[in-house]
Formats: sequence, structure tokens, C-alpha cells
Amino acid sequence: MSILRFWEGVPAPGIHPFVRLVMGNESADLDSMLSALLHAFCLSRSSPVPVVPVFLLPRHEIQLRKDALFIFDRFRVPIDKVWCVEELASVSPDSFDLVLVDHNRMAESVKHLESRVVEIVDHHVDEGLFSPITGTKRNICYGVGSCVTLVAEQLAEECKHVLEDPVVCSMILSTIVIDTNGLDSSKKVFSERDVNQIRRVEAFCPEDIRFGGDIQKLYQFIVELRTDVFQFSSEEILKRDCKSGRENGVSFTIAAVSVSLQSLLAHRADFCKAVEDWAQDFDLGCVMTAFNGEDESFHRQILLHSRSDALLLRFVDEIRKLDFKTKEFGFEPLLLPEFSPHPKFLLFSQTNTKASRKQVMPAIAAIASNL
Ligand SMILES: [Mn+2]
Repeated sequence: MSILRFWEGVPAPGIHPFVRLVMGNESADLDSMLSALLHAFCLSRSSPVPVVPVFLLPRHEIQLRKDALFIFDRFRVPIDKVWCVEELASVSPDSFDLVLVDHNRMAESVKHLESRVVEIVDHHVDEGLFSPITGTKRNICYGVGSCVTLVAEQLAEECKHVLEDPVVCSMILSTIVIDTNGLDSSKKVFSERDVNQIRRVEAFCPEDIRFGGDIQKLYQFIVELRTDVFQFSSEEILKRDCKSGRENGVSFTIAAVSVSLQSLLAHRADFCKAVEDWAQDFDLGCVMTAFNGEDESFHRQILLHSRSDALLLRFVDEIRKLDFKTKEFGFEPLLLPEFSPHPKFLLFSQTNTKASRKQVMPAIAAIASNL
């Protein structure tokens, strides 16, 4: 069966007494969405029950992800068939089991479904949860740039022919290119395995995706889709790629944004207010930016916010102590003419531009657990 036909045939909730769900993480970024779409197909070939890809976001928020929308439109992916949080909420937990892709810790919103998890494919640090899941059912490889790389490796073993399908190959290529910042090891942590998958699929991609084999051109093309946020509200920009957690009663939420703090603060008078509203249910809100500056060099920044000045100071103190010890992030106070100092917001530039949320979030979780 072709992969498009598989997606067309994904059943609506309630049609079958039991299904297997393949769900990406709550940021619902390109990697999570495409890992769910591709891995669901891979599993469907040997599954006794129907397999359903799930995007962990409200359906209307798909519109905020222009990189993913480009791929869905370009290849006519029937995303109306994919389940989102609405469909997930409409079925009883005992009518499905769950495969996690691109995460190995459940988001707070779906924590009650933990007992349904039967398999994990992920490239984040293994947090040691779901300990009964072992062996081939626990494919967690930290250091690989993209979860799609792990999914592609499995496709290569189990249904090699789809790795010549232009839709499948284009999805794999564009995701790995984005997750490795165009194979630039000064900007992202990735591995040889990502490079191998790019080399395997690129020849099968149509020319408007391949860009003549120029990985940087494809990277720039997708980055432009991601950074084209001008028609979005500040709230939408914060919600577009967001993850949250809770440790020891301290909750935090972390947005990844692909434009600079300077430009957000200069062009959006409401930006700080939007951060306060977005993070109001959390003890700590972080906005991580990653962007090319006017000099074309790559930068990362972090804005930390808390309603509680005292908590914010304690938190910053701890993260700077950790950073001083490990040199992992290289946080330095960031002074911007666009921003007047405010006790509830602290801004830093991150001189180690390799460390993304994949590295920063576990550090934040570790600090929260000791506060
Ligand atoms: Mn990922």
C-alpha cells in the first residue's frame, strides 16, 4: 500500500474497538509530526490493529506551523485524517495503546495515558521512565539530530521500497535538514546517522525539495517558512513550538522561537505582556530564540520570566552556577536598547550556540527538582 493511501485510510475515532496510536511530542514540530506520520505507516504493515498517527496539538494550531504546512500541501498529505487532541480526548483510554515518537516523557496534559505506552522511538535524553519497555521497543538514541532519522532507519529495515518514494524521502530530508541546521555542527548536536539518512534519500526527492543537492539552500528555504511570523500574534508565536514540564511542584514552559528578542521587543509592544499571559499557569516561562543576526552569524538567546521575582532570581542563580561549572551554555546577561530592565524578566545570550532546547530543558528540569 502506498503511504498516501495509508494516511487516507486512517480511521476516525470510534470506528474500531481498538487502535494503536503513534504520537509526537507537545511541541508538534516538523520532527514530531513527520515521525508520527512515517512511523505509523511502518508499524501498520505488521500491526493486527489499525494504526493512527496523532499530532499532540489542537487542530487549529496546525496553521501556525508553516514549515509543516508547506510539506503537507506540497505532497497532498490528508492531515484531516490525522488525529489531534480533540480526537484523542474523544476516545476511551482502554480503546488504544500508544507509541511515543520524539519524546520519552509524557506531556502534563496527557500524563493520565502513561499506562497505555507500549513503544518509544526518540532522540532526547532517556529519562528512564517506562522501564518495562526494553529492547527493540525502546529505541532511544540521544545525540541523533532528528527522530525522523531513527524512523527512517527502521523503514530501511522493514519496508525498504518506501525509501524511494518522493513523499517519504522529501519528508525525511526536510526534517533532518532542519534539525541539523543544514548539517552545521556549530549550531546543533547531531550524528553521522543523520547524515547517512540524508545521503540515502536526497536522490529520490523532487528538484524543488532537493535544491540540486545544496543542503544549505533547502535549510534556508524552510527556515524562512519558520521565521515568517509577522502575521501571527505574539501569543501564537509563543505557542507555536512549546514544551512544558513540572518537577518537585515547580512548573515551567519553554517556547522555541526563530526570531530575535530584539525584533520581538521592537516590533511588538505587547510582547512582555504576551509572555506573562502565556506563562501565567507556570512558575517559570522561558523563551529560547535561535536566529541569524544581521551579520549572518547564528545566535541563541533566552528570556526567563516568573511572576515571582524571588523564584526568578533563585532560578537564575542556580542555572548560572551550573553553567559556570559545566560551561554547557555560556549564558551572558543581554542588554538590549529595546528592553527596559524589569524584575520579572531576565535576558541572556547563549554563547554556546550548539545547545538547543534538547539540552537546556533537562537542565531547567534538574534545577526545578532541587529548588
Ligand atoms: Mn525531535
